[in-house]
Amino acid sequence: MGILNVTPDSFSDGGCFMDPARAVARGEELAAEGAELIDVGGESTRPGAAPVDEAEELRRVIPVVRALASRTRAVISVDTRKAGVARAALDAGAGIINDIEAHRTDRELWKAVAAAGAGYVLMHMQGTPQTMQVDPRYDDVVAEVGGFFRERLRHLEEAGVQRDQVLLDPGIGFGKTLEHILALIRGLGVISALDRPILLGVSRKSFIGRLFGAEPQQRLGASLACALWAAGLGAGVFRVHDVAETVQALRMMEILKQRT
Ligand code: 9MG
Repeated sequence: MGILNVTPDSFSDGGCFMDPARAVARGEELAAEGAELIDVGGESTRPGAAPVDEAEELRRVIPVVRALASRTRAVISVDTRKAGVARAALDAGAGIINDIEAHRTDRELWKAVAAAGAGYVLMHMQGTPQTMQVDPRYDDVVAEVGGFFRERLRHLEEAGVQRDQVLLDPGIGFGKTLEHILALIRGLGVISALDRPILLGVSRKSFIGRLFGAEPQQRLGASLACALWAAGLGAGVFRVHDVAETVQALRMMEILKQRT
């Protein structure tokens, strides 16, 4: 899953793709590099990011989704927390809604996903993007995230979203300390046991910067190491900035597995 942020303030590519033509060209490039999914987002989810109103998010996202859905073979995913944006994106050709808020209060987004029979990324987050990094706490982060998925899968089914539409994402960096993040990546096998595809988003994230003192553009090595580790524990979708390098690393691992 290649990342395409149509935002002025995302942590790694903020401001690069505000022009729709540039965004579409970047999406085509991601697909050519091997992305089977392209995740288009119009509202930054980095800690403390300013909220964006619905009209502005629609203006940023929908033309890009429409163009990419008709010009690439990749499935278009839209990273949104708003039911109105999800509905418009699905109408414009998106196939997946990436819901970092796992809709706690408003069921409208789930209804839109159910009506379209679309894919749904169920991501775990403690708090909101404004508050999530203020002292996040867990007794047992792996067990609690697993419990959250079990509970949400039940509620989703009640709202008409079937289990086989859902991908599970532990939400790396969303209300987690460095220790929580490492525990979750080490413990992904517990989430694999829920028998749904796992999506992992670690690409260039700040925990890598904290470990190695590296700027976002210098975090590829650790991003790849996490992807390979997670693939070994059953993760199947990797939300990344560096598509070509990630595809190559995963293919190499597959080749090595075939010979053993
Ligand atoms: C939008 N966004 C930023 N980071 C993410 C992650 O780790 N997972 C998902 N699903 N979306 C993310």
